[in-house]
Amino acid sequence: MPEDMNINAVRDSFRESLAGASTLQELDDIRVKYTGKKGTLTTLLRSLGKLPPELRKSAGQELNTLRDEIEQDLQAAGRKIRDAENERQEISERIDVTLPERGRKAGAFHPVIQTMHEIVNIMQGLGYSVASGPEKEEEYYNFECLNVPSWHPARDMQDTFYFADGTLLRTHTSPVQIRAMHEYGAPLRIVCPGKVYRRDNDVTHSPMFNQMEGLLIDKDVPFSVMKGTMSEMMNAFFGKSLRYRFRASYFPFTEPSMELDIECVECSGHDEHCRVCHGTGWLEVAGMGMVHPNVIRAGRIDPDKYNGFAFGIGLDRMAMLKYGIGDLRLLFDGNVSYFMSGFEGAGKC
Ligand code: 2NM
Repeated sequence: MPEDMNINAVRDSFRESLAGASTLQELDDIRVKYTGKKGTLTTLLRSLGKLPPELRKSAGQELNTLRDEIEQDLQAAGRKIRDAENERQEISERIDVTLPERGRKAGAFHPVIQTMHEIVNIMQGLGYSVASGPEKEEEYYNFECLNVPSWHPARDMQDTFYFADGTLLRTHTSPVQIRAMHEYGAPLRIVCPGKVYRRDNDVTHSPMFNQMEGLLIDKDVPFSVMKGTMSEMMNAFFGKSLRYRFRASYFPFTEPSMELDIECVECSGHDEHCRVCHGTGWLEVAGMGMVHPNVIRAGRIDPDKYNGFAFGIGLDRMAMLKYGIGDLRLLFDGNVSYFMSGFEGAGKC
């Protein structure tokens, strides 16, 4: 082996570079450096011709052996790097099925639905059943049967959503009570919770809101039963004995008619700047009255044999009062965070 060929030195330097290589790119650089077109080994092979003929054969054999060796070593090193890379990836993507789950937040009822359940429970305790009916109603059930004459402003296009065929979105749940009278007759004790619709849309009114009406029909029902039922319902709902007052009012479907005020559940009348009662100390929470004979007759019950009372309450307002929600619009907002956090701060939003 001639000195200037120095094959062992080439092998040593190759092995040293290979030992320091850790990426496929580095391996490729080494391949180019030794066996590429201008690589060390290629240059040596080209210069074989300059050797004296008696040395050419053995030098050629040694160079070829080294080239094979380099190629095999590079392949082996490449495999090792790829295997290590695959293993790293597999480990990073491995799923530990024994880990505990991260946990999920439980869902919650919408406060209006929660309120509806609470009041339904109270009324079921007083022997009432729940009735429901269509939201798309006939004018006959929504107005005619309820002693609301055709000239009444509530029947105006301005106040009620009408469909082209003359049907409408019910403006109260009273039509359900007419249907229930037809279906079950007297005596009757029902509550009708549900969505109702009116052409109203501002800070304190939504075109869709939730109402619960109640109806009791029996023989010789006294006015006092209505007052007792309403005040007990409010006490049970707010969880305390409230002061209350009944004011004379007017509804076409009841006579006489009343409205119920309860003491302010926020300030009990002690805060002249109260954001809930605005310093009046009173909250208007329900309308009611003794059912008009015309309405009982429209329900196909004889008003000479039976009488009764009916009431209506706004579930959205009840939910806001009980849970301290200051803005009606929060009830119809898709953001559930107010409710998931137990309403804290919701009243101030
Ligand atoms: C109210 C106020 C007064 C009411 C009347 C009836 C029916 F269908 F039985 F006649 N249901 N609800 C009624 C009476 C509703 O809401 C403020």
